[in-house]
Amino acid sequence: MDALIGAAKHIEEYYLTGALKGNTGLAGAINVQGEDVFRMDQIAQEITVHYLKTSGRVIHAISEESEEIVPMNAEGRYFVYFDPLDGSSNVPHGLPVGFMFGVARRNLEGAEDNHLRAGRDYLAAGMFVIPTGTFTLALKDAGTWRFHIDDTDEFVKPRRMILPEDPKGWELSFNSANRHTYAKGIQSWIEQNERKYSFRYIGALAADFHRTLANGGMFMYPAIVNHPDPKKNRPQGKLRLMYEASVVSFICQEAGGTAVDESGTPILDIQPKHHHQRTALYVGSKPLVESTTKALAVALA
Ligand code: AHM
Ligand code: MG
Repeated sequence: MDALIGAAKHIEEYYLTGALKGNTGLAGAINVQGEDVFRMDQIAQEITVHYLKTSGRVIHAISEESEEIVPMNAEGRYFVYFDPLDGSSNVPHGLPVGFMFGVARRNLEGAEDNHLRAGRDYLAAGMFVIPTGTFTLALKDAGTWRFHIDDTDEFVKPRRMILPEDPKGWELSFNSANRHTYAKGIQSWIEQNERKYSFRYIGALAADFHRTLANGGMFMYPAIVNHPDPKKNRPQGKLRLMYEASVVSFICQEAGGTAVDESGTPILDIQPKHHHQRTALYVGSKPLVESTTKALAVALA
């Protein structure tokens, strides 16, 4: 945890001073997901790998910014799954981005090849919203907690996060420009329900989900199945399972909420087949997540 917190603080420092140092532009490379890499993505990746390796506690890490598994320390007891700078489109504007991670414990019997863990098997998951100095951490069966950075650069005063049951303040968060590309069931769900709630979208999962967790409601990134240009469909969704969707789903579950994919399967039960696997995501207050699942099932029936 010290390594992860150290990395987050270091990334935040670079981010806050990045515009003047020319670090907020594109790096001129394309990542494993076929997306443009920003200079800040690379800096955040290098910082995180450094801290995790130095800790000596991690056997392998999986990062959005590395196609291959990153070998760390043969003696390490943990796997760390991370996205060192999520929400890259906010980088040129200095707007919020996330550093998201999940942690699982390795098996100590025989050769270790079991890094592909379902979220249910994580011990902890967390997200830093950068550069706002907030850290949300969920520990297995021990709840979700939010910390704020103080003037001595320490994350302090944890507050337990529990999704509010009263729907009055609930918010919806999704990329509304994509709505006509969603499955018909979700399109009609949106039409029937969107006027009941406020709508917020920052474009960085950690920042958007940060609000969902505090105010209740739902963040969703549905599958894209009705794009006018079928080549642009994303039936598997956009977000990555191991270091994006499972992280917020674990945090959400520990705060009393839930998360499912397009077929209604709990995100935390999905057994990854590949470390960069994608998934559709519906995460937040149970009644909203459950009603989107019903809407999808009805439309398919
Ligand atoms: P990234 O990992 O390339 O930054 O993409 C992940 C981000 C999430 O943070 C955010 O929820 C989503 O992609 C936004 O996507 P879009 O711009 O399509 O709305
Ligand atoms: Mg990402």
